[in-house]
Amino acid sequence: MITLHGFAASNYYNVVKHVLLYKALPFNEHLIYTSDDALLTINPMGKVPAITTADGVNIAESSVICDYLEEAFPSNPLYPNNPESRALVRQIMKIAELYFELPSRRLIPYAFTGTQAPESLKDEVRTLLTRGVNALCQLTHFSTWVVGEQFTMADIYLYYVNTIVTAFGSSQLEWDVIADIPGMKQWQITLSQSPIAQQIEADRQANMPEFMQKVTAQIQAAQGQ
Ligand SMILES: N[C@@H](CCC(=O)N[C@@H](CS)C(=O)NCC(=O)O)C(=O)O
Repeated sequence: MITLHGFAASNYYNVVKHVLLYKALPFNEHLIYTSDDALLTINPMGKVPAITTADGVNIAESSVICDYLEEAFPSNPLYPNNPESRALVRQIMKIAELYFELPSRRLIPYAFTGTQAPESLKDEVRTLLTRGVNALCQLTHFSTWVVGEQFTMADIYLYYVNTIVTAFGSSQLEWDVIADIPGMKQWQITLSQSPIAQQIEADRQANMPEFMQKVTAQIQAAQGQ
């Protein structure tokens, strides 16, 4: 059976968990935080998520795990058959990661410490998010799903990326980023009502207090308290 390593407050972890649940694959969850050195033996980058396959092989990086799960377990497909459409799904996932997720993440330390990000950083983040918004306006359809009628990996990936954009990008920049992409808000609501997304959200909320304790301990250690 597959083991999913990480913690439910992580949006990257939840991407992989959503794929596993969507494909109805049996899996164990191994709760482990990034502060635990044992994680390095599973993922040399020390990041979450990682999986261990039924054959005992460790795989990390959320998009790589998504591709592995699709190749190893093709039923309930999450990529279109056509190579060009598959490339579009991957292009949207890549843009979501590089221009939505990663810039928004740069604001997390300020949100967690209750401090104001410098204006220069906010400007950099705003510039990158604007490029992401412009690209996603051109590439997405939201009819019903991101690329059309088929529910794909892009739906799962973008949905959990947006939790970071909303929680940190939008709040620190006072900009409702996802409202600037036609159809995205309604799609986000539709997907949030799916039983899988609801289960993942309940697990995320249950994990939040413990996760925040870890974050606080890390901040205090960094401040030498
Ligand atoms: N590129 C990685 C990013 C994963 C990632 O950054 N996960 C966070 C938790 S949400 C983490 O492990 N952070 C700890 C760190 O960056 O050292 C992926 O797609 O899996």
